[in-house]
Amino acid sequence: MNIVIIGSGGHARVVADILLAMDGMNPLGFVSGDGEAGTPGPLGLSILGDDGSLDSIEHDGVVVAIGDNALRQRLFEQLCAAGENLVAAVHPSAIIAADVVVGKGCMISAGSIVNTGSRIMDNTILNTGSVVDHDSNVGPHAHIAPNAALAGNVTVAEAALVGIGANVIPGRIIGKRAVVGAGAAVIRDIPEGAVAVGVPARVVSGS
Ligand code: JB2
Repeated sequence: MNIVIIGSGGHARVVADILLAMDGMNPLGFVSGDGEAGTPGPLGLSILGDDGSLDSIEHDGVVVAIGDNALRQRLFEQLCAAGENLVAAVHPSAIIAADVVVGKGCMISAGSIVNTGSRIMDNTILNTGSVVDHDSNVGPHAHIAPNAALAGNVTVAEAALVGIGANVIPGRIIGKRAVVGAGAAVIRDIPEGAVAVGVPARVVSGS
């Protein structure tokens, strides 16, 4: 499949590397918010143009490869509405139980583990070495940052961010658009829109 990568920053480069490692995926290059068409990019791939140029590029699918949850959600929804095929980029080294549901446009990075009974909804990022244990739900447009770990039966709601190296004990709920800071230990539910940091994690804004 010929795939256009939406975005051209650090996250897009990681997604490009994943697509290159996958069987049957052929990344064509990057559609950028700020690049000139033809500019040589990383990994031997070029900037193909801006969003307006997508229609003129022959392709089978796209991945929105932008870290910011709100921007990634907006572009994902626009591209779905335009009839684009949002494909998932899943690194071959990720370990994903056979019954796990992986939604459209997800990015599952090298070394991630997703255990049985879990659901990874559309346009979510499971970043490098993250762990989602059994029966957890990661909502659409969320981001589990590198080395963060969710125990069993955790819910991460839409567009929430679990920061690098954070841990969430079993059964907790991270609300919509909440942010869990780097290295935090979540032992209580985090409300919608809240920012929680520390060990144990305490809400510092948004509730
Ligand atoms: O409307 C847009 C648009 N707005 C910004 N359309 C398209 N096609 N692209 C858009 N962009 C692109 O998002 C910019 O052109 C740029 O290429 C990209 C943002 O790049 P940046 O390097 O700022 O962030 P990132 O999303 O690649 O990576 C962030 O998130 C990752 C998860 C960083 O924080 C990384 O360190 C992190 N690992």
